[in-house]
Amino acid sequence: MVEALDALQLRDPALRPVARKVLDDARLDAADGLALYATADLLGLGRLADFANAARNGDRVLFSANQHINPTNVCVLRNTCTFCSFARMPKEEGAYTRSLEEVFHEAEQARGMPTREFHIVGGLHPKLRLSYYTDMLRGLKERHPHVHIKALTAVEIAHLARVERSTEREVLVALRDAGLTSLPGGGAEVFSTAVRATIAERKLTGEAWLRVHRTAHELGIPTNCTMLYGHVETAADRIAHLTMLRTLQDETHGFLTYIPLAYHPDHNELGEELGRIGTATTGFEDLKNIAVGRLFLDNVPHIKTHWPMVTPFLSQIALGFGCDDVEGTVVYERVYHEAGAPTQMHMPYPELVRLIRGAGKRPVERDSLYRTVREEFDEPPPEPLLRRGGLPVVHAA
Ligand code: V47
Repeated sequence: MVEALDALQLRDPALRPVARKVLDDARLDAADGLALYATADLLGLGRLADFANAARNGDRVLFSANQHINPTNVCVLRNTCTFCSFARMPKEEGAYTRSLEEVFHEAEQARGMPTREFHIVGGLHPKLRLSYYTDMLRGLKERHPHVHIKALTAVEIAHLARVERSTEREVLVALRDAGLTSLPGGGAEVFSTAVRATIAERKLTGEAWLRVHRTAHELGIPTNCTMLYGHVETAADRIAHLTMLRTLQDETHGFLTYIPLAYHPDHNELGEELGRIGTATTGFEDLKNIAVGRLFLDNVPHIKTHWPMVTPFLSQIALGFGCDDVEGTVVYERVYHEAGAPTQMHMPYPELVRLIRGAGKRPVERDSLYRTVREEFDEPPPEPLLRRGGLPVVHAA
């Protein structure tokens, strides 16, 4: 034990008692979580999280060939979710709602590609009924039977239940019957009532978010979980949020992966109010949130880095800080790019393989249920494919 502890080369003495627990595979409490957030010893924290990840996942790093689709940005919460740059009022400039044919047309990009997952999220449209989504899922399944569908956040599920005057369970059953595989983890933000009152006053409560996920898990629908960090929340809010996720996971074991989401302040009211335009979260904070997620959520199998938000460069480094799951090929991303994310929208499949290998890890393509799809890959081209900011390098012919 002493040797293993020494090998971590912790510079912050406050990390030592926490590290002892991690080496013993013991659960961290709230005080431990706060010590992790308080430390300036990022490398020590990272080594500890890397140890915890390696004990679960070895050197495997998962990724998926996916395509994001956002059917509408019209959202009844447009004026109250002050952190969001994506939503529009129905008649506002830039508002859009795709017809089903337009959604199917966009999904055609998957043909001839290795795509295995559609990731579908959007706004809370006041008029779209449940049948729009069930017809969408059925139509996509008919056209792309081998592609899994991860669709609709807990917020959208609760909204549809209200629109239909039915229950969240009934909505989930209808979606499952239409071809839904899993739920994405969005909409959780930070569960604290005080934080929600500031950044998402009318969004469903933390308890309601957890209730929708519990119901999904009971129905055999696995889900992801998230936390939006880097706005007005405190370290105590973050730990309380992670504790609630961990408690539900103890009960249901339905979460597949945890994704810390870095707040982007451009083109939204909150960013302006906080005087943060042009200043996204720092790399230090991004890596810390990955590492704390890995250490505190001891019962969630995977921790995912969302490269469109934090850049592929930071995502690659995150693979040494407890992360074993990388957002996929994406194709077209709107939520963060509206908020000023400078990254590219599409990560070509070979670049994902290369990014993971470059971090000294073993790439594994997974499906939405985290089953292995592929582990053997051709050698990717030797030249660096990515520039700072994530734009692909164009090679002269
Ligand atoms: O709930 C919105 C976040 C989420 C901003 O499950 C913002 O695999 C930063 O659900 N700055 C939606 N974040 C995205 C989402 C998601 C993303 C990646 C992977 C998965 C998954 C799910 O995006 C929202 C909110 O937390 N968001 N606006 C913003 N300005």
